[in-house]
Amino acid sequence: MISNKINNLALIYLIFTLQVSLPILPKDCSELPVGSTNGVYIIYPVYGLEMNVYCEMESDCHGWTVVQRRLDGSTDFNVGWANYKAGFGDLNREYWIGNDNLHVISSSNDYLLRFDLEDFDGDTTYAEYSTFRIGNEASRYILSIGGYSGTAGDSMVGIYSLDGFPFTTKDKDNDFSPSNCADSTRKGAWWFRDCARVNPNGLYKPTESSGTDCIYWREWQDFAALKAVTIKIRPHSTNL
Ligand SMILES: [Ca+2]
Repeated sequence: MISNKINNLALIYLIFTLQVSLPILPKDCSELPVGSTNGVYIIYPVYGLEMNVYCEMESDCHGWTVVQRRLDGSTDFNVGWANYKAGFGDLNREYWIGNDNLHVISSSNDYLLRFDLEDFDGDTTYAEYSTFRIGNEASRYILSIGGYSGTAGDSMVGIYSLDGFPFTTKDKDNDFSPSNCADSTRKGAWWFRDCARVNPNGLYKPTESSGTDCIYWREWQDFAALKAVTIKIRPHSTNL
């Protein structure tokens, strides 16, 4: 009887010790330790998978996991399915996180999606979506999105919704256009219909210009080229 009690106490002590001594692996940037600064970190969205991402930390310690960023045209975004699947670019500058990675992360929790946009006058705006998830490659990374709020206007759902549409790259045409939006007019991959009112992966134009192949957000500035875009996610639970 006494030895059973001692064994139980030893077990409780062991569990307690393991819990306090094992490092907590962050599933995304929202789980980084308090005080973490902006930068590249390793995250572990599911057991056995680790990936490098750029984390944008808010002053309230709620980190955003960056999905995509454009700021200077240093990375070519007019690339094919395999590149978008795996991810590409420079984590400290411009990159795409990879559709397989985005599928795993967005399937592991309920995520907010946010677009931060900047024009060549330095004006900024944003669009946030309370629902965001993408399917796996077999689904052609089908997009689930909804619940807009923000200042940019709703170019992702709104009057021309991309909810429920698959991903299209210049070498994989999944859109409703007779041609291929990514290849013909937009010059960058996205969840296209015929085609879309937003083009974050379009050609980077270093000066003010306009056109269907630019990085544009039509509800904000029609087809005007934007200077910078960041697309990022964080779980709803960090709002609590
Ligand atoms: Ca097509």
